[in-house]
Amino acid sequence: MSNLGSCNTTNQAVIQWVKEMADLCQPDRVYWCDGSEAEKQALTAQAVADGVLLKLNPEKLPGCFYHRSNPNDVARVEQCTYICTDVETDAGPTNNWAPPKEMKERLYGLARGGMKGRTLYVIPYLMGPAGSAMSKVGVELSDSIYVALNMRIMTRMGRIAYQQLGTSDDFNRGLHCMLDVNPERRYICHFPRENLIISVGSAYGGNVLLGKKCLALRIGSYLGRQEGWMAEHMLVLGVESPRGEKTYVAAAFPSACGKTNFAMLIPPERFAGWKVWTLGDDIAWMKPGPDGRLYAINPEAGYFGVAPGTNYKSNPNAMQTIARDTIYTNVALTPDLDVWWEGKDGEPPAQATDWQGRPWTPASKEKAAHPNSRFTAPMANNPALAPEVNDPNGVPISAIVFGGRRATTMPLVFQAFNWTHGVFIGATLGSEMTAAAVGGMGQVRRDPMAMLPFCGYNMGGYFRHWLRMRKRLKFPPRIFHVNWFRKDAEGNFLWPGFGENMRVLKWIVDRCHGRADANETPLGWVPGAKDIDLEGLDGFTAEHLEEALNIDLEEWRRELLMQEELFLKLYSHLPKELIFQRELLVSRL
Ligand code: OXD
Ligand code: MN
Repeated sequence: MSNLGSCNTTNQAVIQWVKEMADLCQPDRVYWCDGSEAEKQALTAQAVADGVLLKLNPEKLPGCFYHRSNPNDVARVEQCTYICTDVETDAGPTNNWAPPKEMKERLYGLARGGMKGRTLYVIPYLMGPAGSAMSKVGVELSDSIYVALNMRIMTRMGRIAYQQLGTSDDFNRGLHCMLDVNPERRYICHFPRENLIISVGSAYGGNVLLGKKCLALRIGSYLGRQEGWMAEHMLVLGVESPRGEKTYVAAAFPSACGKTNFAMLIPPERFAGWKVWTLGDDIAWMKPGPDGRLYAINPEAGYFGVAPGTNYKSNPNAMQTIARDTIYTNVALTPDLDVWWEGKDGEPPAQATDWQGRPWTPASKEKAAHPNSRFTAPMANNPALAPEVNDPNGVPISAIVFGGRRATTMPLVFQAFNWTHGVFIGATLGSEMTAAAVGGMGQVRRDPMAMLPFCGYNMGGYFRHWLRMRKRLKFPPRIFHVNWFRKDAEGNFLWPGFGENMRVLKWIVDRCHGRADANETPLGWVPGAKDIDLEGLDGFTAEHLEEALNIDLEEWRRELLMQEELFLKLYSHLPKELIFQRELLVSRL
């Protein structure tokens, strides 16, 4: 029988489960996290002593630490990610599936004795504001001190979770064993019916910070369908006008398509008096409110953002956010213990150590930072953090925006004709692949609602859930599609992006309030060149905007064929509404 150490909860279900898992994994010690400041200091000192973290230059980066992961373990691994439902069709053709009983036997077999010589950290955490009926409690048991410290940033971690839980046994159970970080026995498995996650063989964020992708999206989407709410891969922001009117927007982009940048947008000079507030940069939980509007909370408390490309031009608020109290993973290290990555401001350092610990200079052929290197930073550091982020009721969403990284085909912005059409636009979302997941970079892959890797059940059922939500909303959000990444024939971006996206956002907000014009096109409502404010955008003319908004019929013919592939794959569960929407689009085109 394991020594459970000094347990800090009276919740019997938690104690019982920790006991079972400790007996299985046989750690030398069990440490119960309480979320206190003293604990942060102690765990950080321990991680430094163990060589898991390196303290960065306190003058340049106060409270910041550096971590390198195993080079075989740098991104989410979709091929090792499973949804273990009783019947295979419940997981659907876009998820890996395994029978729950067999998978649990295999994973418990791997975990047996897997923590010998190590410490098991009991990490209680709350997803969402304290006291919110929309929030959920999880308890992650991990043998990684890096996970304990990251979960402390990414969630409301510690006693606050036990307070929300009370005596209930309704919490997500998450077991994480690093083992020997071997890709051959790496599994990230979800058991939605039991609200259970087991992750073995990895120590990379998205695979092991179980509150994030595993609970907040995969298990969350499954629970959302049962309980009448939505767990979405969406940022949430609030746009405040000079008159103090606040409009809340949720936006779904596939991984590494600039969600964090958009969530922290700083309006350009032309928009003096306008302000964008960040609610969340990655995940939204949304539920119909008593007034018939859709309300969103951000279940997270921190940002696990992609470092490369982050700089004072692309995202000044992120740069301020990550200037302190941040854990950097797989970026490059300079001789004076500062960090560097491709696309950071200023000249590259003359010398550095790359993400694998090898000497690096600007002449090196390989990248200094891994393309999926990350920062983990508390949202409280964000100068634009919306105070409403802790409101237990959440914020009412007026617009939902879908977007992808598309060099062609997709105009800068258009609006769906109605909710069902918007669901079709989200369902057919496509994007060029990035480094956030292991896979073929650059190819367009269909990523419905940016949820393809994160939906915890059959995608067809998920679309049906979206369609049904319409009936529960008196004032459904308007739905839009944006593409910041369209290129001209020479390969130059057609739209300046970053803070200038405010110009598009303003049109979206004005459409929601019935204040902006648009033209009816086969795709939806598209702004005319006069409808987007271009003042102060040097050298960018109405003709440039028209090119960015253009609908090319030849490109759309190809697009329709590509969309068809996804529909064929999902055919048996596809709601009829979406097939009709496709027919309507074809006939309009
Ligand atoms: C993320 C992702 O880390 O989507 O947010 O991959
Ligand atoms: Mn994400």
